Amino acid sequence: MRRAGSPCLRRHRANPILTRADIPDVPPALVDATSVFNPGAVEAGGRTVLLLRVQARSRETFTMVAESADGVRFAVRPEIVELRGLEKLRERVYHVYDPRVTRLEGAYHVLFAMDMDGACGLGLARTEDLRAFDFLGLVSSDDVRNGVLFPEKVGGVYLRLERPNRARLEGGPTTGSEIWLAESDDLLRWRPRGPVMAGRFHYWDELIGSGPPPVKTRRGWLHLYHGVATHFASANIYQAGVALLALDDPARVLGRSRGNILEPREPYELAGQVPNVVFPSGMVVDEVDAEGFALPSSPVRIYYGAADTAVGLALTTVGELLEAASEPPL
Ligand code: BMA
Repeated sequence: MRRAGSPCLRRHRANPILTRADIPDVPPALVDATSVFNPGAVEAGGRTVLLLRVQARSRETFTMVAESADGVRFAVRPEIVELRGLEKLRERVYHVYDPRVTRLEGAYHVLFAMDMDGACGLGLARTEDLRAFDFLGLVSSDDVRNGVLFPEKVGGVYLRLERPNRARLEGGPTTGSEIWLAESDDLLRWRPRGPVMAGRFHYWDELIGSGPPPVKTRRGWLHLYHGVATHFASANIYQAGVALLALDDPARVLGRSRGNILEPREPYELAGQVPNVVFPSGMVVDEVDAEGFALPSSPVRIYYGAADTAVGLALTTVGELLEAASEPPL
């Protein structure tokens, strides 16, 4: 039995599993990459595929694809992902980043954050082979980030979690303290349904945003998220936590970890472009039953950005995450 507050995520001994040294040059845009972090993750044909956020010295952000047979040692394809059709968007897009990947109705769907003039939006891309990506459109109207799609319709509609940006970090980007549920009939036009969870002022998760797409278990949707403690004078601290959302109505929170389940402690999490950051963005569950429910005994791999500089891997099981999400409330 795991004690409340005891660690349920274990760092892989090969951490950080990806650093700038693993990023091949793609001249002229990308030479001697600066950083690689916040990857989306998915299992495809027995291999783990990561969609990496890679930054160049120009501070342009690119998406690159990495593949692995064992989920630990990745080879990065020497090409920059092109989102076909993005050029048709009328808004100017500066950066496309933090891809979250969901397998939905036989294809991979990717929600990205897009920095545009004055706001951050969500972009949606679709791919069948994780090589050719079609940009389907800007799928948000407000300033919003951290969009994650559910892997199936719930109650006849598509669902996503998203984080409206209604606050600004001192001198920094817009951010927010609430995660919302939104619904859609066609994946393109979305209606907000209402708030799901809010930041807990004074504690570890004052500002929050979704991590990887939710994972279906018999007890509810497992929802990893990041929380930011903003009350330290020196730096904001990004940590990971877990919540459990009701299967038939994911706006209903059944439980939530009392403390964080991963916090910056290792040198590669404490120091880098943005110090003190662990940012979970990809989650791979190995064992699901015939109806697609993750088994409690299943190993889980969580891929996360470390200090906006490298990629880390943490291991756990579905059962341990469920237990962490049932801790007494804070
Ligand atoms: C958030 C996002 C993430 C980033 C994190 C820490 O607001 O921009 O992409 O990893 O800040 O800098």
